[in-house]
Parts: sequence; structure tokens; C-alpha cells
Amino acid sequence: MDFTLSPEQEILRESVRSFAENEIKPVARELDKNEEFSYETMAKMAELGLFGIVVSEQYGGQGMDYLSYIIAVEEIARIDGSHAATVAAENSLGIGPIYYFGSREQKQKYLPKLCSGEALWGFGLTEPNAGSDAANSKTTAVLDGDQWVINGSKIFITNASTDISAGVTVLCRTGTRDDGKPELSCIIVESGTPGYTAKPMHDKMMWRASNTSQLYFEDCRVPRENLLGTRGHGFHQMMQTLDAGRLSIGAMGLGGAQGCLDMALKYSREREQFGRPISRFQVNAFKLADMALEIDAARLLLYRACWLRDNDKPFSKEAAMAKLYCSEVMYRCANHAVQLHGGYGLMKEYDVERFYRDQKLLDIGEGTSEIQRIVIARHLGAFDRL
Ligand code: COS
Repeated sequence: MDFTLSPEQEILRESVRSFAENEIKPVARELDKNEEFSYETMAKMAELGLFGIVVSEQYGGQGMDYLSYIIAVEEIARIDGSHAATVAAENSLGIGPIYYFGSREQKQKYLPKLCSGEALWGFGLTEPNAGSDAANSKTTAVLDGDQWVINGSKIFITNASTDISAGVTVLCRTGTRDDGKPELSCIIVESGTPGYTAKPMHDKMMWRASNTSQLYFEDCRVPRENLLGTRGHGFHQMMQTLDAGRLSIGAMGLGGAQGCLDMALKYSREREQFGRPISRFQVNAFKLADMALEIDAARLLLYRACWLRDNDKPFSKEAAMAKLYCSEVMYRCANHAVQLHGGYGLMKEYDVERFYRDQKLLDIGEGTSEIQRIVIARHLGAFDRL
């Protein structure tokens, strides 16, 4: 087995790492405090080519492999969860459905401005009463002549209500299947369409500098050709998008855990108690060793899942495993890192305090840890349908 990254992947890691340290780190704490989405760092991330990383150059993307994208998210998450969330949600959930399921016209129309970072796009799956039970979406779309008329609402949608949000892909009930289940289809809704409103959600515990939105559709009319791919394939499209998206949540866990270890190691080598650096106490050194061990295992699990995806092999189970494990590793690393900082770790002037809050989202977003266990257990054949 060859675990060596390609020269291009190494260069990408170095450039995103130095960008995150020089451009994101100095502003991250203040943006988090003010709950502010930064258009300035958004523009800089766009300039660095962090949007449309796996999209072919034909549509304005970077044409890189999935592992490269994951490395980029990992490096941003090592410094700040909010910025990593903006990048991950845009690449996987915003761009993904249009790139993989859209018509040539839809790709030509939307992808260039999404890949240049000029615009952002939302993934309209979750509803107030359809979280883990995502297929229970109640938003409806009814054909009226050449238009879909959409009614309903979505919640917790990343990147959908910034000044540069250009639209959202919405999962809607478009009828009833022959087997009696709802027919679910994805429909593109552009920002500014009458009847569509996107409002930012405030007072979040985590990812405070990323944009989270609530969406409302009231007799919102869009052209019939805004259907994404095949009618009735919406849920499959969303599930496939989430399989890939879960790798980027894994990358956020991995990068965040690495950031926690970096901060904990630095602090515990400088902080002296009882006349010596606290890293020299075995109880603390072992915490650092455990963090390093788990981060290494998480990285191997995640990169292996990316390798499967890059080589067109099934990766749904491995993505669920990577997402689950990386988020749990970050949880343990954030806990150790705050513990090693003692009282200072509880203060906002130390970044570990932010990492401790940000990690909680990873356990919940893009499928809770319980949902990942359901996906894994079903792949094992433990049970079939819920
Ligand atoms: N890729 C493609 N299709 C998939 C799929 C996948 N990974 N997983 C399921 N499907 C398909 C199934 O094949 C099935 O197709 P048919 O109805 O045509 O037979 C359909 O989707 C429904 O599958 P299933 O019956 O397994 O769905 P359930 O309602 O039981 O739900 C879980 C399955 C729980 C796994 C799913 O609802 C889920 O992932 N929930 C979490 C949602 C989530 O992550 N939300 C977070 C959003 S934050 S962006």
C-alpha cells in the first residue's frame, strides 16, 4: 500500500494551511463572537480556488480529485470550523447536486459562478419535522402548466441567505408513487423568485461565522425545466449527495481534532505547574499521545473512504464510518484540549473554547451519529428497512 500523497496534494495542503493561518486565524475569533459571515475571507477563499474543487474545468472548477478537496477542508477546519463549513457545504451540498444530476444547460447556467465563489447555493433537504427522517419532507411542488408551484419550508440550510446566495436545490413532494410512497423530486429555486424567502438563523452555539438559514416557499413559481434530473429521483439524489458530503464533515472532524492537538501540545509545553511544563506529567503526555493516535486512525479511515470514491468504488458505508469516527475523535480531542488548558480553556480568548463548541455540530449535521450507525448496520445486513 502506498500512503504517499501526490506532489499536487502536498502543494495544496501547504497553500491552504498557510492561507488558513495567515488569513482566517487572525479574524476567526472576532467573527465567531460577532456571529458574522465574512465576505472578505469568502472572496479570498474563492481567489485561492476553494470552490468547485472537484468540478471539471469545463464548468469553471479546479478538476481535482476528492481527496484533494478533503485535504483542503481538513486544513481550514484545523484553524476554524465556520470557514470550513462554508467551503464544505458549498462544494458538496451546493454544487454537488447540480454537477452530478443537473442538465447541461443547468450546469452551464449555475456552475461557473458557484465555482468562482461569486455565488453560494443551498441544499434544501431538512424541514422542521423532517430531520433524520428526511424522506418525510412535506414541502410540495405541483405542476401548473409550465411551472412548479412550491409550498413549504426548510430549516438549518447552510449558505442560503447571504448577500451572494444565488439559490437552493429543494426536495419536494411532487406526487405519489405506484407503491403508495411520496414521489420526491429536487427542484432548483433561484434567490429573488417571488414566494421564496430565505432568513438567516441567529444565536447558534457553533459555526457562528457561517450562514444558516430558514427557507419559506409560498406559492413560489419556477419554470418546469427547473426540475433537477429525473422526476421522482430526488431522495436518491439527496442521499448520494450526503454520502459524499459526509466525507467533508469527516474532514472537519479530522482537521478540528488536529487543531485541538496542535493547541494542546503548544500550551502544555509552555504552561508550567509544580516547577515544570505540564506536558511532562504522564497524565497529560498520555492525553496528547491518545489524541495523536486517534487522529492518525481517523485520517487513515477518511482517506481510505476518499480513495474508494476517487476510484469509483462503493463508499457509502465507509463514508458513514469516517464521518462518525472523525466527529467522535474531535469530540474527545476538544475535551482533552480544554482540560489541558485548565481555566484558560474556558475563556473565549483561547481558540480551544471555540473548537469545543464547534465540534458538537459534527455529531448532528449531515446525519447524526445515530444515523451513521444505522447506515453502517444496514450495510452489515443487521436489518433492512427502518
Ligand atoms: N444513495 C442512493 N439512494 C439511497 C441511499 C443512498 N445512500 N440511501 C437510501 N437510498 C434510497 C433507497 O434505495 C430507497 O429507494 P426506493 O424508495 O426507490 O426503494 C430510498 O432512498 C429510501 O431509502 P430508505 O427506505 O432506506 O430510507 P429511510 O427513510 O429508511 O431513511 C436514512 C434512510 C435514515 C439512512 C436516511 O433518511 C438518512 O440518511 N437520514 C438522515 C438525513 C440527513 O443526513 N440529514 C442531514 C441533512 S444536513 S445537510
